[in-house]
Amino acid sequence: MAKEEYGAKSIAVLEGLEAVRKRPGMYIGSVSRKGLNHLVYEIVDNSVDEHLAGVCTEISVVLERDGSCTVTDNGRGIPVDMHAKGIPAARLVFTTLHAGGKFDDSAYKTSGGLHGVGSSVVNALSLYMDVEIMRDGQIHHDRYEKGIPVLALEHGLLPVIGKTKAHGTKVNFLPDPEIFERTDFKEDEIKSRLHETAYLNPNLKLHFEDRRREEPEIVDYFEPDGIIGFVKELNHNADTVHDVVYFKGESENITVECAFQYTTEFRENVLGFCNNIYNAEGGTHLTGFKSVFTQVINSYARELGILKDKDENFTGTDVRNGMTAVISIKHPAPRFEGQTKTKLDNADASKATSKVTGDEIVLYFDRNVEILKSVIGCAEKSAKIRKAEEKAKTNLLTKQKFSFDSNGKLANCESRDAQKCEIFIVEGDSAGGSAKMARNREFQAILPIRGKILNVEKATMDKVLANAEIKTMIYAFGCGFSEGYGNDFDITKLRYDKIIIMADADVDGAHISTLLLTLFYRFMPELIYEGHVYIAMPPLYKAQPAKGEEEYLYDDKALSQYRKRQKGAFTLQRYKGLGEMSAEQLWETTLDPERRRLRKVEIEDARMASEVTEMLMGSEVPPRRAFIYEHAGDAELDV
Ligand code: TTJ
Repeated sequence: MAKEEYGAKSIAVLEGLEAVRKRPGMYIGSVSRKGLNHLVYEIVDNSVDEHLAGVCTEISVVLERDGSCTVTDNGRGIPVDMHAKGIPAARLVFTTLHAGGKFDDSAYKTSGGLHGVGSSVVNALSLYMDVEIMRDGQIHHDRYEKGIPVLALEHGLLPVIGKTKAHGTKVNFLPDPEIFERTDFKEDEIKSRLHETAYLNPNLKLHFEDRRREEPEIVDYFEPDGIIGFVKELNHNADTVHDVVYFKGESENITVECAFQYTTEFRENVLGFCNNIYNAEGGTHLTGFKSVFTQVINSYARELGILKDKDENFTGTDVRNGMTAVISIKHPAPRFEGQTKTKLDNADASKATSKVTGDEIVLYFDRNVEILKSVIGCAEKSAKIRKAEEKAKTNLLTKQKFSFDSNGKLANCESRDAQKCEIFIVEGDSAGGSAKMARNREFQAILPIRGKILNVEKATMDKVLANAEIKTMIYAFGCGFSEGYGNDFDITKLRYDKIIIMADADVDGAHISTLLLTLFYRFMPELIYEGHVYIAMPPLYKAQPAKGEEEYLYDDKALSQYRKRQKGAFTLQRYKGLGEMSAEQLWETTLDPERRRLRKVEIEDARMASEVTEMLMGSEVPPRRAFIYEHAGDAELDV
């Protein structure tokens, strides 16, 4: 790159790239595998924008053998003409933080992501990035290394490397291993995200290819039924009460689309999207939808005489129990708030969803009274259960006030600095005993739990709350709990930065972990969303060579590597349970922050979360076990 082409601008660009490389977490959330996958989404979102502009019908994502990723679309191709600064527009897109104006006029710019950054951030965090733009009959090429352009411009323009009749943009990038903990993309999440994108964009074809394996995996996503198909899929294992109801409308320059269907399940699953991006923390579009839906159901219930004058209204949770819904809006200027910046904040989004829902749902219910009656039936059932549970809750939480310190089981830590504190939930009294001896009592608390705690899906709320282990946990964490009925959960009161599940690496251990995760996911989901829940990974083996140091091996792969490495004889001890380890061994392998292995439990994507709930809540055990191993296993490694 010749200096005069860049001039003063280059200084700003380089400073920008430097800032991104210095603090990548600020731009992509983290440098774990989750952050790594975000690179793909950032690039794909640009192509989805092009689809939203009505000029792109296909997007392809290929995970290449060499670890890079290629995203291709058949849009117009990024403009390549010279920009005011003397640099081709496309190069500015990839080197300027926040894309700088070019996309600003686009009504549906993706400012909906977790961090809303863009292609220049991906570029800065890639060892290299190759861009090919097909437009005006030519293929234009540009290349960057760690974000810096490496090709000389030709008369101020990008080099042309061929002719073509096609149009579109192709980007190939290799994440920088200096930045990321791991550079192997997590294919399941990418597929899930692409599938989600297909549901939200019924005219868009998405192609996925994983060429990293012997036999490449190829999946095509195309969902012409849109969010109706999405709701059907979310409910595919449940008993449904009626066909999916769908409506769409516009208000305040905002397009609102909703699909919902009731099931006989005891849960609510209402997902919000803004400009195709999942809003894990919900927001104004959901509050608008929910409040009008509650009002409408209550007034119909009175009109039909199901609610009498003396009866109180159904609550929102009564009305939504059993509901699966997708609310997808298109907003010209979305704003986000919340811990993870995934909560839609625009007041007009609430107004628009209320207006469209109010108009459309009444039209629908007037013509489909049977469906209306079945929805009200669900609300009646829920209200009954709620009343019983409210009674139980008052009895348990106020009348028999209970102190976890005096109950003798929790060995709390000395520090009250939540940032530093950890709580280990340990299966079994003997392992619990060792853990109490082994721990660093300054910042590590131990809570032993006996046997199998209640399966929260099967149990009703009063039983869950009556369970001693669950009560102890709720009190120990300090945040209360939530289950729709009165949200008492307050994450700012959390007493421990890390909640670490420590169970044996066997079937029973997996079951315990599953039950605990189900409990957290259902009653304290913020703990998971905000990354406080971990699974301890105790070693599976101890290898003791005839000569030399003993070594702990954490999985079978480590064992086979050890076998290759270890020339001489060695004895191998297989740990069947945590109880077999001495306190010292437990400290060395599982508790010591310097040496242990933890895996963070992460649930990011709506579909994933929903699948996980279904899996966790369902009655079959095998898929649940798979969840523990897969999700805990894929989650980021926190050594
Ligand atoms: C912008 O407005 C004029 C016509 O082209 C529009 C545009 O930039 N389209 C566009 C960008 N299509 N595809 C992209 C794109 C694709 C990938 C894979 C990556 C990036 C950063 C942008």
